[in-house]
Amino acid sequence: MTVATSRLQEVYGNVIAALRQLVRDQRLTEDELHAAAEFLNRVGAAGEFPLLFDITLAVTSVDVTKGAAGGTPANILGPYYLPGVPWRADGKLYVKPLGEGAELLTVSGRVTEAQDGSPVADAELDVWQADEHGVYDFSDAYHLRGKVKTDAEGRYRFETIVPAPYEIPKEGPTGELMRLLGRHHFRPAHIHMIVRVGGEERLVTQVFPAGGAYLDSDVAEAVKESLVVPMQPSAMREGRRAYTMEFDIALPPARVPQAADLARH
Ligand code: MBD
Ligand code: FE
Repeated sequence: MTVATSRLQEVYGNVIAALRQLVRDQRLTEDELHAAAEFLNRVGAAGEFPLLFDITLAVTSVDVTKGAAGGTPANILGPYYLPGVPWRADGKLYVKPLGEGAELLTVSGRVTEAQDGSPVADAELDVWQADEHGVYDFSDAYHLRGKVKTDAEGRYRFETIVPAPYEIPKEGPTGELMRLLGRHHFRPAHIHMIVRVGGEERLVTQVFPAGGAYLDSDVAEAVKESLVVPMQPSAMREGRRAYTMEFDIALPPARVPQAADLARH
């Protein structure tokens, strides 16, 4: 992403003004600034700035840029989205052998326009999640990742496994910071999705199985009540416990280009 010079100048000026105010308010010493700089160098060396920004600032950005859109609340993309995942014609997101403890989960629902409740046919759901140990797959199998489409009534369905809570890396500087703060390192279990219609991104969100651990203390502070959805037990399948989850999605209106946007081009 490129940033226009005017936007950079404005944001830079405000960042420095806000940080100077913090230095005043906290009466930060040079020693403390140097300690912070040393910490941030370690964050960068470990490649953890995306993670640190995602767990500290991203939810605020989502709330302020997308919070008023209406419909199903948006949520953060997070650091583990991969583009170019395959379509899952059979709806199955699991393509590697499942661990012994993995439990099956069928997620289904309807995609509608928030404005008038009309069903959205041919919407594309791009889904990704961690496995039963909280691990995301980054192989070219795209295990527990995939795209499914809504039918003519706006219905979708995919077959996956129950995700476990995700633990951010504990060995790195971000993990160390959480430890020093007396905080745990977990996100509650969640399933990410991007909904696109006609190639246009309409919603980025996450759904959280109800009753799981850390819903009240997400390290990324990104739990929203209407995104917490109960799982219903269903008959065992493939020798495993199985659940269903109904998650209806109301899309915020497509963004209409404003005169100001057009003027920029
Ligand atoms: C995740 O899986 C995630 O969704 C976010 C927001 C941050 C770290 C890990
Ligand atoms: Fe995640």
